[in-house]
Amino acid sequence: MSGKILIIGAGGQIGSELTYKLRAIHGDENVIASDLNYNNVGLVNSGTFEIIDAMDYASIKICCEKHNVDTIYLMAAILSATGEKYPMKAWDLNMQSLFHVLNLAKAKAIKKVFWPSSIAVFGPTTPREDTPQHTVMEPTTVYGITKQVGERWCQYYHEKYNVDVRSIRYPGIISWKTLPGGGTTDYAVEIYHEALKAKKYDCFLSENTALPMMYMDDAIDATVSLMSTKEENVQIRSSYNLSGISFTPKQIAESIKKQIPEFEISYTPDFRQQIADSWPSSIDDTEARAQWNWKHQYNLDGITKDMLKNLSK
Ligand code: AKB
Repeated sequence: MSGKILIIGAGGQIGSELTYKLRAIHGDENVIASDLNYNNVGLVNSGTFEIIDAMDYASIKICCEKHNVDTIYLMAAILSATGEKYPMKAWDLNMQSLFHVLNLAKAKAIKKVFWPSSIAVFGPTTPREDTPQHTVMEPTTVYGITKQVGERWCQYYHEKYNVDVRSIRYPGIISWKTLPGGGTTDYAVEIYHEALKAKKYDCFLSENTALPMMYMDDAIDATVSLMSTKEENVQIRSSYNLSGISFTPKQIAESIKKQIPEFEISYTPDFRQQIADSWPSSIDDTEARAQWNWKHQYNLDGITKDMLKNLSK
């Protein structure tokens, strides 16, 4: 490796597993984890850890110089549900952090950037099923707006300043190591915790709300694969559609019942229902599959088995 990797927002749901995976691939000493606090003890103890506020350009720059960083994964963000409660905070964090990292790449202080986008870039006027890569995008959440605008800036920095920025529109991500926080798809993680703890779950989305989802292992594989593919294969510099599976709360409950027959689900939709209703139910990711050989592995029952096995340890 010529330079090291810095992960900003490493303590979060995706950031933490990405850090472990990249440390396994490149060596603990080559992957710097950073976040606002030392709460994720596993990350702090398994390699170099720096306190970084993603909104502070100087601290990101100093860290890059100190550790000879040439690649940044910017995983810090305020997600859809929290963003609706704190719109300006979401706008400030999600946009400023992206500009800081893109500007470091523009100044040639780093060589490569990964920045996650989301299915939240789509809105109620987008075709809901098999949503294509290029389509109508009129997001109605602050989070979705920041991701859509961020995608435009990524493409702009690539075209104008030759910045090697790569991005994926993540669907809802299901994982057992670190809890998600503040998203609309979080129910699909909470439900497994509650199934084991209480044998019941009151879902904040209605029973037939289908959303695109993916197991963490698949999401991490996709991220690593996109970042390691040759530059000329990366033909999309806004963000790639990425599809795993799609299911409703009712279907995930049925999958859990196969393992825990007494499990019961009830439904009390709240403000997140409106967000979910504005998002696609399934995604067409032809471009990712063709350009860098993306292929998901996990189906719903496979996810359920793995989640329940690991959470009951
Ligand atoms: C959220 O629900 O806000 C996120 C996302 C789909 O980007 N998980």
